[in-house]
Amino acid sequence: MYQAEPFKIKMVESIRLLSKEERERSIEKAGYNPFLLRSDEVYIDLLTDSGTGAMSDRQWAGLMLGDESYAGSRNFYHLEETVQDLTGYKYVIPTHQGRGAEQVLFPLLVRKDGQYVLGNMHFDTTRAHIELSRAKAVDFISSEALDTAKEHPFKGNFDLEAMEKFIQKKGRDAIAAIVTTVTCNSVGGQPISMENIKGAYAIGQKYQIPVVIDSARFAENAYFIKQREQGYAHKSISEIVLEQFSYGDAFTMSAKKDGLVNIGGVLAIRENKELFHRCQAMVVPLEGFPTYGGLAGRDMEALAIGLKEVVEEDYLTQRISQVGLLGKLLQDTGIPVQSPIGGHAVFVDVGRILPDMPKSQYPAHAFAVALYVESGIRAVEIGSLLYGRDPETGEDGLSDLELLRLTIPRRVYTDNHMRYIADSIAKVYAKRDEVKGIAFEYEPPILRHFTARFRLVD
Ligand code: P71
Repeated sequence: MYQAEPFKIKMVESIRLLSKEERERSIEKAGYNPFLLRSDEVYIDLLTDSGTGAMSDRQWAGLMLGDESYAGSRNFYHLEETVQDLTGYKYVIPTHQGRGAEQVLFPLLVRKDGQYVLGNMHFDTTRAHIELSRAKAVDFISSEALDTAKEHPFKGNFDLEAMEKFIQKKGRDAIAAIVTTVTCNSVGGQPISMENIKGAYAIGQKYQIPVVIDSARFAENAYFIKQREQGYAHKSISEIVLEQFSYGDAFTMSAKKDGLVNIGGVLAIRENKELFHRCQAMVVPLEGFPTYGGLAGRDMEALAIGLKEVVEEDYLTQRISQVGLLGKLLQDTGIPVQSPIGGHAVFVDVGRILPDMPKSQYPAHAFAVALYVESGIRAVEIGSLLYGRDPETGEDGLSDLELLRLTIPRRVYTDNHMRYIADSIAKVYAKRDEVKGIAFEYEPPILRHFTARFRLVD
C-alpha cells in the first residue's frame, strides 16, 4: 500500500532553475565551489539537512508564544520538560546549535592534554571541538561501513572489540570520553543498533569512561531500530528513543536536524549534578544564561513542539521512505550508492564512478560541479577535500571514500523533486567521461572546503 505525505502544504516558496549559461557563469564566479553559490542560483538545495527543514503550523503558532525574558522564560520550562520526558535526562541546557553544546562540554571532559575521545565516527565539528580541547578523536567504525556495496542493517556500528583493545592498550586514564553518534552522518546517515549503543555504554561503565551521545538524528536512528532490529517492531518510537538515550551519561544535540527547527541545540546531562553545574557555569560566557543558551524564547518553543512531532511514526515513515525513494531510483539506473540507503541523505560513491580520476582532483567535488551545471542541484562532497591534509605531513587525498552527499531537507521537497534529482544524476553519470577534475586556486589552511576556490583541469 502506497503511503503519501502525512501533511498538506499551506505555504510555498518559489524556486527557479537558471539557464545553463547562467549556471556556468554562477559556478565559475563561485570558484567552482558550491558552498560559494548564492542560494538564489540554486534550484534544489541538497547541501545539508541542517536547519533547512519546514516547520509545522503548530511550530509557527508556537513562535507567537515566545517569552523573551532573559531569565526563567516559560518556553525554557516547556523545552526542559519535553527533553526530560523524551530522553530521561534530568539536566537540560539550550544552546544555539549542536556545536554550541560541544564547545561547552568537551573542554570539561578532557582532563589532560593528549587524551583520546573514542567514537563510531566523529562528525567534523565534534572532532574540531575535541581537538580544540587538546584531545585526539579516534574512530572505531565497523569495517562494513567502508564498503558501500555491502548491505548491512547497521553500518553506523562501532567495532567494539577494537575500541576495547585500544582502551586496554592506552589505559583508561588516557581516555576522556566515548561519543556515540546516532545516526552516523559521515558514513551515510547509517544507523547504529541498540545492541551496539548498549555495548559502547557497557564499555564506558566497565572502564568508568563517560559516554556522550551525539544525537542530531536520534529519531531517524530509532526508526531504523524499529524496522531492522529484533525485538523492537512492536515498540513505539518514543520507547526506543528513551532506551537509546539511557545508554549515555550526557548528550549534545544539533536540533537543526531531528528537532525540526531552523536553529537550536541542546546539552543534557543524565544525572551527574557536578558535571551539570560545571556546564551551567561555562554556558554563561559561551552561549548565554542557562535558561536561553543563545536561543530566543520563541526558538525554544518551536523546538519543544518539533521534538514531539519528530517521534510521530507517520512523519518518520514518509521521511525515511522519501530518502529511500531517491536511493532506489539511483540504484535502478546502476549508480553506486552507499547501501542500504541512510536516514537523511543518499551518498553517491563517486570513487566508483570516476575510478581513474586522481584523489588530488577531488572526484566527488568535480561531480558536484558537473551536477550543478547540468541541473541547478547543489550537493556536497564528503571525501578527500573535506578530510583535509594530514596535519603533520601535509599529505593530501587521504579519505577512504569519495562520496557525494545528496542531503534531503525535512518536509521541504516532494517526490517529484526526487525524480528530477535522480534523472539529473543519471545524465551526469552517462557523460561521466566528460567530468573535469578540479585544482586549487586558493586553499585555506583549515576547514578548506567551505571557502576554497578552484579551477577546472583537463
Ligand atoms: C551536516 C551538519 C551541518 C554542517 C556542519 C558543518 C559543515 C556543513 C554542514 C552537523 C552536525 C552533525 C552531527 C552528527 C554535530 C553537528 C553540528 N551537521 N553532530 O551534516 O551532523 O551541529 O551544525 O548544529 O552545530 O550538514 P550544528
